[in-house]
Amino acid sequence: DNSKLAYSVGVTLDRFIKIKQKDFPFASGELSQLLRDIALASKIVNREINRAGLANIVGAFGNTNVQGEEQQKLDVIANIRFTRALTKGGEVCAVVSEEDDEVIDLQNKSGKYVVAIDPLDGSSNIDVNISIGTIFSIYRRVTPIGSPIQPEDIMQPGNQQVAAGYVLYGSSTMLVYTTGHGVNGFTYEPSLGEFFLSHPDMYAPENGKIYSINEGTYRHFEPGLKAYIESCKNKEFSARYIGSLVADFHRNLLKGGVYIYPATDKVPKGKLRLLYEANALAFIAEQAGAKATDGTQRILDIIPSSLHQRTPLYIGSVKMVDEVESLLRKHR
Ligand code: AHM
Ligand code: MG
Repeated sequence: DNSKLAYSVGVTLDRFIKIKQKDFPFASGELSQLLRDIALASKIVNREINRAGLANIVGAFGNTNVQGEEQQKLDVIANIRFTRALTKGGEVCAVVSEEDDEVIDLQNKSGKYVVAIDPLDGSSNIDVNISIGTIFSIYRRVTPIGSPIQPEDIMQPGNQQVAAGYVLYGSSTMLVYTTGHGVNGFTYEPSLGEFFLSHPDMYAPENGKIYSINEGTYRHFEPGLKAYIESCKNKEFSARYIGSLVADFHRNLLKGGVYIYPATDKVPKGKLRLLYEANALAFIAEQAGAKATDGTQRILDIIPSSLHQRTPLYIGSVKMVDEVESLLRKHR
């Protein structure tokens, strides 16, 4: 039986994707291949990240490669790696990336899918050896395959995602993804070069005791948010904020907690991007039994109006998101 096989010890990501593919006998397998392309690129990026602190040292010994790529910033390298993998794979027709102002039309005549990606999120943490991540969303294009990409292929609400995931480059590297049938997490074994299923059927606690927000901007919070933060303190919850969205989200998903990046008078739409940061994590959150809103509205129902648009984000354990939302309402 497929599901038993999937949860036995030592199942690689490739094998798992293959097992799941059998659940969709009429699917062409392109989405599976696309997920494998992303996983491969993430292994390459993982290798570059692990060497981040050595770049100058290695360079000093004359090991600069032909393209001089060590000299580039890691977020630029990650963007190149992922875009290249998606171009070569052939399943994707267009990419929206945090690193590019415009949509990249990959000119793949047979590409059915559109990918929105933040190739390396939290990149201010690279220099200080702290966890960073990759976030991706996959959509089916809505206009005919082979024709030029249209805005409606790109500007789809998050509820149209066919798959989404993140890679966390942490003390271990993990890949977590959903295709809308639950969430599964894989841990990278670097000496084998394989992701292994380590977190089958991830499910978020309904409630938690961790709140994650950049409290340095407290004075700019709206009254309802201030009230919520005060209630967290009264209950002596743990404040945890890495400043790497993927890492903060991942911890809260496993342990129970809420991550907040609010709108304030200084940043009226918050900081995070709807298309390649909020949507993917919102899809994963909901698939894991958690919740994601902009303080009022479900993230996945927001109709995007521009490529790099921002959204406030309240994401995590259902009860915590509900509570902060009700305080926002009460004080508005
Ligand atoms: P980035 O895409 O420029 O890396 O910014 C996104 C990051 C998130 O990972 C993190 O949660 C947030 O910015 C932290 O922002 P702040 O320093 O304002 O708290
Ligand atoms: Mg980012």
